Amino acid sequence: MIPKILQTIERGQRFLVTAHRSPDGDALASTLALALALREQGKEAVAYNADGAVLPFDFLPGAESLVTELQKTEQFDATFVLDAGELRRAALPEGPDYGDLVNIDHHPHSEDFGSIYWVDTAACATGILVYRLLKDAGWTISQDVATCVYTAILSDTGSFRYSNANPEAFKVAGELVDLGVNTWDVSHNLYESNRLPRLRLLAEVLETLDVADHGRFASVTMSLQMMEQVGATPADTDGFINYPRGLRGVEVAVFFRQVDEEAYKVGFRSQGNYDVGQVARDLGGGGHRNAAGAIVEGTIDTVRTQVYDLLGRLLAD
Ligand SMILES: [Mn+2]
Repeated sequence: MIPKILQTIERGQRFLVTAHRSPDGDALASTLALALALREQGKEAVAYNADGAVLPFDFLPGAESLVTELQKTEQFDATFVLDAGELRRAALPEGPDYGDLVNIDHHPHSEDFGSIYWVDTAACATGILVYRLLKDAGWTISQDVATCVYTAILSDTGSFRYSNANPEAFKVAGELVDLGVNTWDVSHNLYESNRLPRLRLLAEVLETLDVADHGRFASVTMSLQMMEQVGATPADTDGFINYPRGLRGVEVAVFFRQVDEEAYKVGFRSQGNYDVGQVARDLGGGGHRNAAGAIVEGTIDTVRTQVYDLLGRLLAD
């Protein structure tokens, strides 16, 4: 796939680079890494995300160039959709001429869209795929691009703690440090720059901790009211699921996050062999074996019952 992608880049001049909305570190950093690299090659690259450079990723090189809207009359020779899982998650507005669609992803079950489909589920992050592409192209990798790729890897591997932190993740991280990445600066920006509303919200959310199934299952819940009370935004909840997940003995952790009067975004994390990706798909969502999510309609009581039933069956297997 890489030669085909490089051909597309060579033939074109103006590109759109995007990822899924509500971007995580991998989505945003991959977008910026590829957009910056294209610009360094003299190409025009528009970096787009409907939700913008959400905190704490606003420190990334190129973040200031990210746009949240596209003109109807825009034309691109090709559009790179990164880390999206499904095309609709990129939230591309109607109107622009997007040219060839290039799907670059590492999600299992990534939707088969685009004239070029490059999905490698062995990659720890989409940022790694972007890095492979740039290396194969023989382009010089700048410190800015390296910083973005490093952030993508750090984010998606949970700072090299998750099982996807494979030898390639460590090897590439080493190469990126050689290219001048300031690792302390990235870590500080990612993990030690909390906004006060986030910590206040965390305190509220931890109060809801519910442990069941002899300690093998734990959940936390957030209501819209809690968020409003402390002046937090949905982005402030990123990583909250790691608290129930980090409880000793827990196999499956869930975060119920209210997104509407009667709708909850349900995030799942599991340890080992429990496939929460399947649970999420049963609920109309998607994700990986150990990290997945879905939006479920209903009150907190009906949503909880539905989710607990499915998880009860999963944990009984
Ligand atoms: Mn990713």
